[in-house]
Amino acid sequence: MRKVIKYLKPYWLIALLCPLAMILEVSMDLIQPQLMSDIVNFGILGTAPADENLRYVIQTGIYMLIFSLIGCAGGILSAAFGTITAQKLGNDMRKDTFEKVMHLSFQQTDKFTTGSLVTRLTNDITMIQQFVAMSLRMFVRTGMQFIGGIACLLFLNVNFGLVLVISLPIQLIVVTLIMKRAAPLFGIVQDKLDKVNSVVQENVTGARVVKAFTREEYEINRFDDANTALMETNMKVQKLLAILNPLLMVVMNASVMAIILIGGLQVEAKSMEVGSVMAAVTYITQILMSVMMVGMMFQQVSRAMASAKRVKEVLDTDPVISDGSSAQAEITQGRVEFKNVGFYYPGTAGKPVLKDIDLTVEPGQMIAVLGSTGCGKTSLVNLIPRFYDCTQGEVLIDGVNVKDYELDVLRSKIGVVLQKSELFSGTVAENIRWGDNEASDEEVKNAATIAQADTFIQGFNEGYDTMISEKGASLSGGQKQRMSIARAILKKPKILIFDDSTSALDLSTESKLHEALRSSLSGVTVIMIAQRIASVMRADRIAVIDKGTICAFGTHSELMQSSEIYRDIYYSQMKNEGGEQNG
Ligand code: DCP
Ligand code: MG
Repeated sequence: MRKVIKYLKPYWLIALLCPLAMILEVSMDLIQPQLMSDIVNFGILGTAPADENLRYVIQTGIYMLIFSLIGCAGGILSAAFGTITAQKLGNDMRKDTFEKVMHLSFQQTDKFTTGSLVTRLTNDITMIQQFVAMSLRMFVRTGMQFIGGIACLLFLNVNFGLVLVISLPIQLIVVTLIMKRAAPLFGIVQDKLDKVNSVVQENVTGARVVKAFTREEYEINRFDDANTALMETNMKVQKLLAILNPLLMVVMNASVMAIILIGGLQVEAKSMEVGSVMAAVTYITQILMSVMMVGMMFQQVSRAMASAKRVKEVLDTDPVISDGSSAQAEITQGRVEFKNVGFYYPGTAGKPVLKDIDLTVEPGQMIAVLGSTGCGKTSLVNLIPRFYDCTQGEVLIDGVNVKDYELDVLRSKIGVVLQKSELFSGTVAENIRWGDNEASDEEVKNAATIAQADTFIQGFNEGYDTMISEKGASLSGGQKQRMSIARAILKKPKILIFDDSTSALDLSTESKLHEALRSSLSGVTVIMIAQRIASVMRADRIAVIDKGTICAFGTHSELMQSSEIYRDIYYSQMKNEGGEQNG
């Protein structure tokens, strides 16, 4: 809640105007029954001559109209101020939360899950917004209506206090009992909503796979389960709330009857006027209504609390991977060293994915990393731009531990082509410019040429201005890979990392790419993960990884002599290559 108040601060003036306008509205509401009572007591039942009575009724009626117009204006202003404050606050909060999400490291986004982050950014913040808008208006409204109502009622006749003494505690007990049971459910509702969002998220992004495996039925069921769970929790909450209002209404009606009874006796005894009894009925209704409102507010408060807690969790998450302390450290050469590096993923109980890695890549060298699937290749290269931090030993660039660089400095000098190419909706040129926003058309084209992408881009009707649909769905796998490569090259990095980024290219395109890299990017250190021997043969050195360790390191011919694993891979692939050519 303190967080919410912090967000309220910049808008305190508008926020303050909201309850002020509300005070105007409630005051007018409190005056009305008094005027009404006057009309009855003096205007209708009065002893003055008839035309004077009529004048009194009309005059007081006009006052009532004016007061109600003033009250109406107050209400409109109050609603407007409240809404403005809430919208601005929500906007700021969404912005901050989004920024935070952008800076979370891989393991933290994994922990929250995408679906939950989306719910927190949208639905949870909306809940907080609604709460702010409501509380700005309602706290004042209920408070004034409650206290003012009691004052007016007792002013009419102290005996009415008896009704209050009985009905108020009953109402309070009912509200507390029900709210106590409902409050914990609100957090659960949001969690269930997370689950629904997660299923939707996965299936919308993975729609193609779902169709390919005709898993629609299964996924629809999975969605149904999550959706039903959400509905059931919501039902529980609503059932509780459904009991609340009728119960309060019973108390209220009983109280009204008691007032009429007490009032009636007083009128009989000539110690009170009929109009005053009418006013008393209105006041008791207002008082008890305000207690009902408190019940509703509790509901909103506990709902908003649950949401605020979830948003706070994101806002309070400090990125585990943050800037190093060496502000002046620069990457000038691109020497990469792994010294006794070990690594396990967070939450895997220390089960090592990499162990005892010692590897030095000299500036300008092209090193290939080869190994069976799941042996830890991606994990190895992820340590260089600090997508994850190694858990043992150290990774050095130009002799400086990667943890000591500022993240921006480090990552700006490293071009990474991820195993799964991600493109964004936009034109071809825009996607390549991700590498460098300032790059000229010439530079974009040049990067694309090195990446062997220029030819197919020219083949598009609109060339570099062709729109790419979301996630690059309109491109082939190899085209996407080459776009991603162009993007990384445009960055003019000192170190280029290709994680299986040429797997979808045919061998001749791949070898053209290698040649272009060699001739145009001399001096850039290249680390290239691949599964095919043909892709790695031309590298300066090849590191063969097996079960998280480097089991062989050397040139192709050295490895053919010394490494049995390498030879095995070589012969098995050559056989297949041959087989394909024959077939
Ligand atoms: N792993 C994990 N948590 C992650 C990613 C991977 O526990 N977030 C595990 C799965 C593998 C091991 O780490 O057992 C190594 O994964 P890599 O992605 O490093 O494996 P490769 O890149 O070598 O495999 P591939 O060739 O299939 O890309
Ligand atoms: Mg991999």
